[in-house]
Amino acid sequence: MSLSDIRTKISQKTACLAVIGLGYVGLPVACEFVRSGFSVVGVDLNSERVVLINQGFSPIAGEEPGLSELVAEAVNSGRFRATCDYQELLNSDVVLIDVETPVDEHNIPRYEALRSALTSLGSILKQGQKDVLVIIESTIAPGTIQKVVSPLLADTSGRQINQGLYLGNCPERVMPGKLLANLRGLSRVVGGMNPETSETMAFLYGHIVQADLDTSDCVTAELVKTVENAYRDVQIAFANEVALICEVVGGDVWKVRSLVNKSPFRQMHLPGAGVGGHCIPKDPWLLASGVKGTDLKLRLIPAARVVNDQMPAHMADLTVRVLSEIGQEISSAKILLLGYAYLEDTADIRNSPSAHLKECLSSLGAQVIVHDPYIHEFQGDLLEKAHGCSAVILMVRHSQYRKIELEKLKIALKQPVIVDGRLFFDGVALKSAGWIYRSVGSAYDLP
Ligand code: SAJ
Repeated sequence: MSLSDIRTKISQKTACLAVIGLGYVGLPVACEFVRSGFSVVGVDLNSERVVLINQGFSPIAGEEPGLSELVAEAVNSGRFRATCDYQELLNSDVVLIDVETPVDEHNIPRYEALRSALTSLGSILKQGQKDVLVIIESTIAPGTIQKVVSPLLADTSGRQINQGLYLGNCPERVMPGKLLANLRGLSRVVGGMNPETSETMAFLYGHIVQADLDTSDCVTAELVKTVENAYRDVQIAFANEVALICEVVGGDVWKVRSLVNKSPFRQMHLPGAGVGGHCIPKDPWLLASGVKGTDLKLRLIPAARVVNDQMPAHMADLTVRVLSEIGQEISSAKILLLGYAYLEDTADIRNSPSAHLKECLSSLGAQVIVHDPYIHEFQGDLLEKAHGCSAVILMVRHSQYRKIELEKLKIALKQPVIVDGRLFFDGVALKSAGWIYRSVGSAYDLP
């Protein structure tokens, strides 16, 4: 068999697809291919997750429009099953790999999950004779296909790349809360180890993606995904540094930003209480690791990470300052954090800025109370949680916080202090209603 045979089977929808890693990317991808008519086997090491999926339920937390129905439909079609057993991949024609690719506390990529998946897959491919197309969807550093994936897969499978074993990288562009919309509607870079592989990949993805599929090589695909997120991180860091400048020189970063953005070709991002999530804090380090060990020493991309990572601590500083002005020591204060998820209206707490802020405040002796309507551990009556608190810090723009009854909140609090990390509240209205209001990026003593 050859790539053209795989293309024929794709066109007939008789190609056996497999997805390794049934998380927030792999599961929707698997189900989308089922919906388009393919049979898919999903592999995941988490047996509880496998059982739940085979019962037709989605294990993905948070509000994901359409996902629960899609998983149920895929399982009920009889063309999708989840398993922990790699042996069930023996008959696969195409294998997508969607495992985590985190960085550690030293910002070094940790490819254990990727290596494990490749090794397990390789041992299965060694048993079989079918040509197979393997596509890495996980976000990986530039050069990873060449230096890690290709040699490991060739070694464990006993096969040669481009001779019966075809390899590519097609990074995803999904976002919690918009998994299916992004999967279907956003363009993707399709990087193959040779042009025919790229074309075959594009032909496959054309069954689930209604947007451009830009064929290219693997390094380009690796670069585009890590660069687009490093770009966003640098842009956010710029906005955050301007916020810090405004606090010192007597400006209001929100007003400055809106006026700057009236200038052509300016799109200043939103300053705020920090940058969390599974992508933005990680991908710049994946990009940077692509030049590790070379003479190129990066300055801007690492510096942007430092700026963004210190914003939660800055929120703590703002809170300490406003409390000390009213004679309240932080060490004896009770503080309410509104929002623990990294992003509004999601339950995703990965790299949560609130977690960092909670540590900062606790290390200063404060008692920290957390409320988040999406995180089970932090749900509950907001006004009850506010009782006796000396300050409220708004960390996440959850829609539910629009309904806060501010007068009742003020009565519940020991002191009417709000520190706003996302320009969520109307500071002028709050101040006229007797609140002590501080916003990140606004001059400390703005009226
Ligand atoms: N944030 C700011 N200022 C901004 C934008 C975001 O402080 O101007 C903060 C958010 O509060 C959050 C963090 O940054 O804590 C990340 O927010 P995000 O909007 O970038 O959301 P993510 O992390 O889910 O980003 C993903 C990325 N998608 C992929 O990696 C596939 C990113 O490239 C997308 O731009 C983003 O989704 C999106 O908007 O779709």
